[in-house]
Amino acid sequence: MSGGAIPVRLEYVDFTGHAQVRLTWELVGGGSGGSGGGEVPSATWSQVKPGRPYVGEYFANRDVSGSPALVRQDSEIDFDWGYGAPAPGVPADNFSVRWTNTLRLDKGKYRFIVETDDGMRLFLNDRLVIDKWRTQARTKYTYEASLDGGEYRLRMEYFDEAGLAFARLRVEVLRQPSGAVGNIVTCVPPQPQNYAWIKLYRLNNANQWVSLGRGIGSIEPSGFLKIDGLPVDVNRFGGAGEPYKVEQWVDSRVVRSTGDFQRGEPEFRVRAFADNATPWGCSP
Ligand SMILES: [Ca+2]
Ligand SMILES: [Ca+2]
Repeated sequence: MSGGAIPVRLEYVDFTGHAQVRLTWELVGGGSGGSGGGEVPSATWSQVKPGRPYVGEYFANRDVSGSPALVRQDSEIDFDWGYGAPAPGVPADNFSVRWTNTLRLDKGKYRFIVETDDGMRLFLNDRLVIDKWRTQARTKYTYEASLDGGEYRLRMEYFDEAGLAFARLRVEVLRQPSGAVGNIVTCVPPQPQNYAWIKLYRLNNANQWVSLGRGIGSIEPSGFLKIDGLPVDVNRFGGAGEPYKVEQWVDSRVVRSTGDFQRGEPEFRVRAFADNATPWGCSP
């Protein structure tokens, strides 16, 4: 589905005796918010937010010279000032800004995306990596680098000559799929007459639960079930394992659930290469 308002109509009739009707729907992988669901994850760029704010020095000239007219902290560089001034005491045209910060970055591949009207230059550890110090309409530039990890000094200088003023810097890291897998050990009481299964959910990038697919098989007579090969995103969640939501269904009803911390349940984490028993786990 492409999203938006989807008309739904359910028609139902009961002629005699017991009557029951139920309609549910859920997202099965993909969708807005990115990974989740049963598909094998691919490498994705995700935003890196600085641990502390930028120091922004605002100058009443267009070449970051002399004493700044204003110094303040900016949690992000993401400004659309239009035809206006960035702050009282700074003019709407012919002003400039120097932002500095120190980022603590893990080893990995990074990209620095800047978008400005007018000009800018970007320095990484005092090395000039993007140099577009010129009058221009809003334009985007990207610098990519493989970094060994550690602390990196980041400095962005920017000016507006006239008209519209816009400045944005976004830092992204390439997250590789880990390939790590884990399992869940669980059980249901023997259900000689009823149909029982387990449903699993992962968090997508918007922190919404996304079903891993349909129910994971039926339960053998002992009630024991071990579900192998579950993806564990150690890039995102670290060694503590990936949060999962586990539901036990019997006869079309959820009879037990764990891991839905957004609704007050304790977290249930699937650690890679380890047995992860649900609170109602049992032995084979
Ligand atoms: Ca302006
Ligand atoms: Ca401009």
